[in-house]
Amino acid sequence: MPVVQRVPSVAAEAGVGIVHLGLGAFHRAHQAVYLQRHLNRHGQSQWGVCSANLRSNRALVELLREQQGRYCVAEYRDREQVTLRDITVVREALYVGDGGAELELLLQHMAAPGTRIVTLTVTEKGYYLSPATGQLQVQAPAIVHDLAHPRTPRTAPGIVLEALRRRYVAGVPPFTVLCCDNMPDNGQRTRQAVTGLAAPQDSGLAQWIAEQVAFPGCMVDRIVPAMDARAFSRLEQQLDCHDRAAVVCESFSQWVIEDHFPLGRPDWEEEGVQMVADVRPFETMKLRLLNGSHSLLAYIGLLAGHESVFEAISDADLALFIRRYMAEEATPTLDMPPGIDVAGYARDLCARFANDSLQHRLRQIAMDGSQKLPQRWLQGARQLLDAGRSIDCTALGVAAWIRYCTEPLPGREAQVIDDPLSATFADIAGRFDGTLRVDAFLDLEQVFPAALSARPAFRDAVQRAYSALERTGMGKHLKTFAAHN
Ligand code: CS2
Repeated sequence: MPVVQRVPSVAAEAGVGIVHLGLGAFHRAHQAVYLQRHLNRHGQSQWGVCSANLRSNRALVELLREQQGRYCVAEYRDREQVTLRDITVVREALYVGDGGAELELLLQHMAAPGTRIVTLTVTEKGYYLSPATGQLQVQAPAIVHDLAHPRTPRTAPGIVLEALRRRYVAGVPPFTVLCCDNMPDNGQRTRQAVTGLAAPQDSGLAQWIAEQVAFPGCMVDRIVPAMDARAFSRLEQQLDCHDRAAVVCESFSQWVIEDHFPLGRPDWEEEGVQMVADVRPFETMKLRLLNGSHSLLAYIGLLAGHESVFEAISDADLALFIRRYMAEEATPTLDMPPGIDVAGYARDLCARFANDSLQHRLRQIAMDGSQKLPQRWLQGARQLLDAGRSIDCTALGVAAWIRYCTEPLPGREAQVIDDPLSATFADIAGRFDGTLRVDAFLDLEQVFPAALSARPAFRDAVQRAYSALERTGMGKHLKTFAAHN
């Protein structure tokens, strides 16, 4: 049984100063914890949160309402040590997927002068930007809807835009928009999504947004596996915690934010947040080292028969492969400010992946590959090729992703591919095999920018890796890979 340290919430009042879109596990275990610590320290705060789910999980919203927004976060350092926190900073929970009164309420909260920050965790696909180019996908049905019905939006950028419009019309200064999703230049990308929607509708509003609205970038980091029956029963048995809204996560947490909040912000530094002028180097480091390795572990690990990150990193050949990717294909692409110990960061990551108290399923990470690969692997691969370096690890990752998206895992039934492009993948798989299948994938412009897919060195490396996988299977291929390096 682990030793449990309990951190109760203090009796405290928090007014709503932040509206959040995307009430998932990550938000509850990351941003909400920083705000809770701030509230516990000061005993009162203007930075309570109204948090909304846009499309999924109405049941969680209802549960949180029954619990007056209260829930627990269990932070596992390892099997032996857990911190259990009470969270009370979520003052209101909304589900706006059905539109109507709750959407209106959310928009009213966002338009209220007391709301000074709007934060988002809606996952990469929630911005409707092309993963390869960052352009708004104006043909996407949800965006077509928001362009036609801007007052009753469905997408996150549409909701942010309508709330900003209300403030613009009422002469209320705009809130700051803080994107907390794992995208490169996430502040700029969010700005692009919102202004991409605004421009065709109202040029005055679009200009006001361009001139007045701050979209600072930030890097968020905490491993928060999706909750499942096993996680809930462990909480009940080990911690006597019977909260169905609880979240389990690692004890590590990091947040680096660009300091640009015209209407003010919490004293986040007190809670260990790093406030910086330029977040991009931190973001790139995290995307390529942590998330890049995660995606490799997911596709390669699943093909090698593993289920969780812990299992995958416990496979000696795969661990060696990941260390090689970090040292030879991720680290050389980074340009960090002085004083950042990248090798130490990479070592710590391997230890975090090996945290056996988290059941982090590889299938969770494997979701939405089309949205994740460009920033995790492909931008770095271009730099590596420019520098005349090898991209063998990345190429094996791309080959494994293609196989995962088109073939059942060894010894299994065909799996459901959770990705906005899943229909396209199925179509390619039905029409092509082998080399032609790989070519069809590499020609997907939404994923592979032409500047990369046009390079023979890139295509050849992926083709070689794919045919090696077809010939030998992943487990054996990893062994050969490890033996030759
Ligand atoms: C993961 C991330 O699911 C995924 O794609 O790589 O959610 C990862 O756990 C977080 O970014 C860690 O901060």
